[in-house]
Amino acid sequence: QISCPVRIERVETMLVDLPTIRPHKLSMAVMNGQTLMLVRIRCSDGTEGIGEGTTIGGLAYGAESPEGMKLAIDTYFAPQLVGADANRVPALMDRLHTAFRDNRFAKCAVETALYDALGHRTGLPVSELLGGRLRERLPVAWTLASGDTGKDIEEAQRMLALRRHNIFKLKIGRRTVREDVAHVAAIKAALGDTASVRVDVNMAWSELDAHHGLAGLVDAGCELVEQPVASIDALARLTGKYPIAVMADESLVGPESAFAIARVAGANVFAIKTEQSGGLQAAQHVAAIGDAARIDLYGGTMLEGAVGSIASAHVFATFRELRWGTELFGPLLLTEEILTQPLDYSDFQLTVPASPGLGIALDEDRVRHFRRDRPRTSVG
Ligand code: MUC
Ligand code: MG
Repeated sequence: QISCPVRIERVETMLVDLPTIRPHKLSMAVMNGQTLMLVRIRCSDGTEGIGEGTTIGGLAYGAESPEGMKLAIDTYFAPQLVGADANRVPALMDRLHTAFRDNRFAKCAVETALYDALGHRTGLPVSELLGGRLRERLPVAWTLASGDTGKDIEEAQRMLALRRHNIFKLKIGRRTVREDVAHVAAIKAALGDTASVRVDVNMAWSELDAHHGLAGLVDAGCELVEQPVASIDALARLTGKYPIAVMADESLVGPESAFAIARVAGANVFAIKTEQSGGLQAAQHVAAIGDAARIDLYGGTMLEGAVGSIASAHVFATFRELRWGTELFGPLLLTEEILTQPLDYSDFQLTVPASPGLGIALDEDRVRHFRRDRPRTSVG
């Protein structure tokens, strides 16, 4: 007996604008809010899935924006998807990869929605569909990026007292190297051994800056530096030179780049971002290359909201090792909850849901309220 395949019936996208709890200052942008591009895929058996595409500071971080993703999905991806067999997620993604170049974040949002729907159809969590989870909880770092040393120390102490985070990533690279190193040293001195202190330079340093910076960071008690410089060759020249882990982020944009970094020993750690890798399976392929090269793994974030963060949690739960934990704190940076049941952040960790699909449900009223294109009632 041939079973009738489940067809994709509808692909819907929306932009959801949410404020951040405080200005978030990175070397390339200051964020006061976040725009989530949500995609909802409805299938002929009544199942549906949701996915998220999110960037940092609009187009400040990379070549995709929430508005651009919406356009790519509505105009180009949706016609390729509607009517296709919803069960064949890798085949559908292959179709999109063949038809359309790049657009990694938009593709990731669609892949997430397809796996969420497949999970609802089969009763399995996305992590099991991706080969099987190896852990139920993930350590979660918090990013200190208020731009003010005193405020950052207070914020970190609050997180420690709440038992929400004991790993802190400091955003640096906007000020001089000397000022940045002093900022890191003051925070580490205030927190002591109760906390792990790491930094993300977001490529802001020249190679020479980085030599000064890494030496200073070692003395400050910082244990990891993320993407201090832009080029892979310069990363390779820094890796192993100082007793501090060098982590690749912006240079890691999918399996081919992972291979290129591994080939030149350009990092001690991979910050794997699901969207930046090109999707859930692509992120797993990046992890496999890291594993093969004995490069440690870390679960990164594009500051996604709840949907994108939990999609990444399912992916990271399948990684063989996750020595440096994750930074899936994105939903906690937003003032508004968009799920019916908030994610479980407790005891310094995030729980990976065990229910079907992503294991989350959108609060439709709240999503409608924060939609950029929400229907407005005109007052006459
Ligand atoms: C990045 O570059 O890692 C992660 C945390 C944060 O505050 O920004 C992101 C992006
Ligand atoms: Mg980074």
